[in-house]
Amino acid sequence: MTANAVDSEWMRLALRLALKGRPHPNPPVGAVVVKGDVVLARGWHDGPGTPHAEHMALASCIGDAVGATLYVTLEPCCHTIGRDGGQRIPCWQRCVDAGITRVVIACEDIDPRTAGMGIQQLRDSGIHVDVRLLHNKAVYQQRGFRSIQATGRPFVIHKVATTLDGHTACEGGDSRWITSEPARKAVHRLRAACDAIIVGVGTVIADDPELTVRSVSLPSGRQPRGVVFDRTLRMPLSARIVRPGTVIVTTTAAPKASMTALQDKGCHILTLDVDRYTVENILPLLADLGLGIVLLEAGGLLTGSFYRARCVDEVNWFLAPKLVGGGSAPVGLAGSPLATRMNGAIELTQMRMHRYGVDVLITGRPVWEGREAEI
Ligand code: AOF
Ligand code: ZN
Repeated sequence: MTANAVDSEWMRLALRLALKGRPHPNPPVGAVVVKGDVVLARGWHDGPGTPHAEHMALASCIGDAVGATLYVTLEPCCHTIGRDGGQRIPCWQRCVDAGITRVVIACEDIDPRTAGMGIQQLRDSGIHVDVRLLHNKAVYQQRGFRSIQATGRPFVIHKVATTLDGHTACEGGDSRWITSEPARKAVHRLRAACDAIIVGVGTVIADDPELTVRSVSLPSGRQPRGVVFDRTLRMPLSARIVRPGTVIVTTTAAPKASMTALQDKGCHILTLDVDRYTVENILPLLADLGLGIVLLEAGGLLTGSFYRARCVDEVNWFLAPKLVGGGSAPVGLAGSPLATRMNGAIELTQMRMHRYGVDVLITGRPVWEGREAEI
């Protein structure tokens, strides 16, 4: 392997380690300490109040890190006071103290407390620093953190599966199954990368979905949380999603007895005043709960609200080679139009296509004026 290929291998390992955490609103970060071709330590960050990846790795080094290289997916931090209020040594300093002589970084931090200064401190201390190895992969992995830093809300992925003629169910409501087994497995992999899955209460009443990751690996070992938008609290207590950790978003006007019953089952109730119940107001509350990447698997009406609020960052549209017809059969995107003229339509960039069995997945990024899709 060339020197560059070796570096890429270690950085890939660091990127895989980063996935072990569920750290939002903090970034997922992985770190590997290597000397020669021996891994001395591995680390990752698990969220506010827990050690940063570099600290975790350097605390567990087998042997001496003097002269070793640190591969880390984010620029080592520069700040001394963390989100938990605790005072600690910034990661760049920890690297210097440990005798690390080279640091390879996938991407710069955008937190203003560090942004570029961690790299500068390392260089000023005589450490050789290489930046931007597998940069795009790291930036994409940190999309939840970056979205929260830039906009205060989570990164939203919209997923939908329709027949080729655009329906999410037949006229009578039957929707099992639109796509084939390989595509449904791809959905589970997508879910595994998310902190939460959002649906509306209508979907819960119609389908009673479990909203869990099944039959694929879950690197963090933690299931995404279910989030149900339920303005008037119609949630049936017997629904499968009514379990500890599920978040139910409702209004202060919802019946108190229903709130209490759901809380008794371990659900977390978020309430907003009736006139504040909008996608724009709700999403930052989800970020506060540590939900950085959310998967919108809702019906057409709620999905339409997300688009009208310009709160969708990535689209994953599965198309099955089936036709069901029927003018009133449900569609993926409903409610008031997003555009009344074709030249006002929402356009997608970074389009990609994948095949899963007989089905096709089209992914893309909506272009919102004034918001750069840098992530
Ligand atoms: C690193 N290594 O593993 C992570 C970093 O509240 P705190 O102290 O945990 O700080 C969170 C900030 O630290 C976050 O906004 C980002 O700038 C940086 N995250 N830095 O050197 C890590 N997770
Ligand atoms: Zn740090």
